[in-house]
Amino acid sequence: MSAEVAAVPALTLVSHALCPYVQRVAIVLHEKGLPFERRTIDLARKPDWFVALSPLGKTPVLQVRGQSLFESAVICEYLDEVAMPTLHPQDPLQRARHRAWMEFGSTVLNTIGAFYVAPDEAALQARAQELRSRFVQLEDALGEFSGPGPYFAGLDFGMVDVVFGPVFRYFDVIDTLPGVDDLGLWQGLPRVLHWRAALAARASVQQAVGADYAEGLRAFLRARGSALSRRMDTVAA
Ligand SMILES: N[C@@H](CCC(=O)N[C@@H](CS)C(=O)NCC(=O)O)C(=O)O
Repeated sequence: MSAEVAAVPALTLVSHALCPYVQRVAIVLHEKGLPFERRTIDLARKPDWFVALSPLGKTPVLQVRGQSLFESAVICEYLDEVAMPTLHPQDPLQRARHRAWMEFGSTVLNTIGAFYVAPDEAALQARAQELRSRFVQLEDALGEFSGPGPYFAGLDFGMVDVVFGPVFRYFDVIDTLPGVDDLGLWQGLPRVLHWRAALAARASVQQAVGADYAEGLRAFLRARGSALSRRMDTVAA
């Protein structure tokens, strides 16, 4: 650990219980053994102190020595610069390629959001196909980067893994919802499934959310008023 971070008395992660971007930062902090406090807020009722800290009104915010950092990728890169072990490749070209796949992970998060708010069954099916195409692209990328795995770039857990732990966690709940199995999201994608399992088993990924995450996500999805919510209502009724 560098002297800079060792001197930091406290890191505070301003969080929302379900936010995948918050999870990225929690994972990096855990991987680096940096103690931190969480301050969890309700994004539906943003407190004034939070709006004052977060220029875009979004979680995560990491408070470091009285200064606030926002944007998860920026926070993760900062932590990678100041604390070991490094989660990026040393080679600048490879590092840039990993950053590109981190950005790809943010696009997948947007597609997941579009999936769970899809207003009708046709839109739900279309969004499911988009998700599947992204997973097929990942299967190909793993063929290039991962070798025998288990992580994105092989044996070492890195920043692309940090991003995809929270992506795959959504499906621990979504895969159990009515009819999702029939969408065939994961069919014929052995490398992706292997990677997903390795990330789910990683301690830093597991501790990034609270014990009530799955229940909270189910309630959140059910309250969207979407095609997926209606499927959940039908089964619960
Ligand atoms: N690009 C941002 C995205 C963060 C983000 O979208 N956070 C969501 C919660 S997961 C949020 O705070 N939404 C509240 C809002 O947009 O008003 C990052 O990587 O930190």
